[in-house]
Amino acid sequence: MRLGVIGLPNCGKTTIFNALTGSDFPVEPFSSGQLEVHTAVVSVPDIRVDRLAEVFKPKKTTYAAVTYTDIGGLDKGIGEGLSGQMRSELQQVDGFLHVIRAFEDTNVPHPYETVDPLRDLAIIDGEFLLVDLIAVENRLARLEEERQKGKVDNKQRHATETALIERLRAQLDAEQPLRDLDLAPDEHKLLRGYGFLTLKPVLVIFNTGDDSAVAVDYDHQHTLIVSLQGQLEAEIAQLDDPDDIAAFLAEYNIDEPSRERVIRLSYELLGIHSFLTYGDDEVRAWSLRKGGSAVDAAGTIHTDLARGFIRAEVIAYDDFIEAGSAAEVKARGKMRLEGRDYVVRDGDMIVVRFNI
Ligand SMILES: Nc1nc2c(ncn2[C@@H]2O[C@H](COP(=O)(O)OP(=O)(O)O)[C@@H](O)[C@H]2O)c(=O)[nH]1
Ligand SMILES: [Mg+2]
Repeated sequence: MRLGVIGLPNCGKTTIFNALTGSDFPVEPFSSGQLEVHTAVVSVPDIRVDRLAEVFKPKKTTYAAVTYTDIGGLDKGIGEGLSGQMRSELQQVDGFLHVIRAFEDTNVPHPYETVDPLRDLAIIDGEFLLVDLIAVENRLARLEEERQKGKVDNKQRHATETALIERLRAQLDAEQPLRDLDLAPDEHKLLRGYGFLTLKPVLVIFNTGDDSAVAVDYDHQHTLIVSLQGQLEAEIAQLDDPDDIAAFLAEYNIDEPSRERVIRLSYELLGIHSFLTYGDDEVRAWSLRKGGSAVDAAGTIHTDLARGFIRAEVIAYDDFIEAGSAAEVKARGKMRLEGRDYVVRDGDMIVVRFNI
């Protein structure tokens, strides 16, 4: 799963990308205004994986991963003239980290002179609405053309799609993002290929610098909001020595870095959670879409496990910690044998029984 870091020039995208990924890409007080993209994969911190690794002392420990892409070059007015390359960068990600400048610093110019988080939030939102509206209009025109030319193979599907896209247009005409619509799973499926920007989940990050957290009225579905001291977090991410980190946190009077919390939030934003596998070889967290079944989980590990799926042995993580070992969980009658349709819960420890 991949998240795109977006925002106006100089809001601190690259700074926050560096903070989250431990990268060290140059940050500058002047933005080039060009499309510039950096990508990095990050492990999702998970205390359950840490604890299981202590118990099993495996050869290998693997966390769930998310990929971040820092997408520079967005600005007001881009909606209508979005370049093909920028469009594909934006369409390909599964969600956005929308960075908003909330720090005052006379050394860092703001493209619109003043620091005004709500205005900036509305600028990019407005551009994305416009991009989606153009895509929707184009699709409706195409559907109408097909109908007039009698080129419709499947009347039912044509009608379903037209009705759905008209619903999207009404939403966008009302200047509301598509992620606020309640869509059924098969409607989502129908829309998957379009890459609509306002349909993607958003984590809004107010980059506050040394200033205080921002409170705003921004109420949307599939949307989370967090405040972060970008520059400070980027500096912490460059330290590896735990003593240095402790000293740094003490100096700035911070309880803990926000990095881990923000990574976890961005993971949750994507509508996925983790199940766990364990043993002497490897302790591992795997990502699964919420609502995914035991056979989906098996298929995430390997297609053979899904193909030859018999049953899943499932232990809830909390039961494992309470009992101390898999044998003790079993003795207490808390290991469950589940079939292929079992809906996996966050933190389930799973062994797949299979036969191929
Ligand atoms: N004072 C202050 N400056 C920051 C902070 N975060 C980023 N900057 C500065 O703002 C400028 C633009 O940051 P950058 O990450 O390159 O922004 P981008 O254009 O959105 O990628 C750089 O000079 C950064 O050092 C912050 O938290 N406080
Ligand atoms: Mg940048």
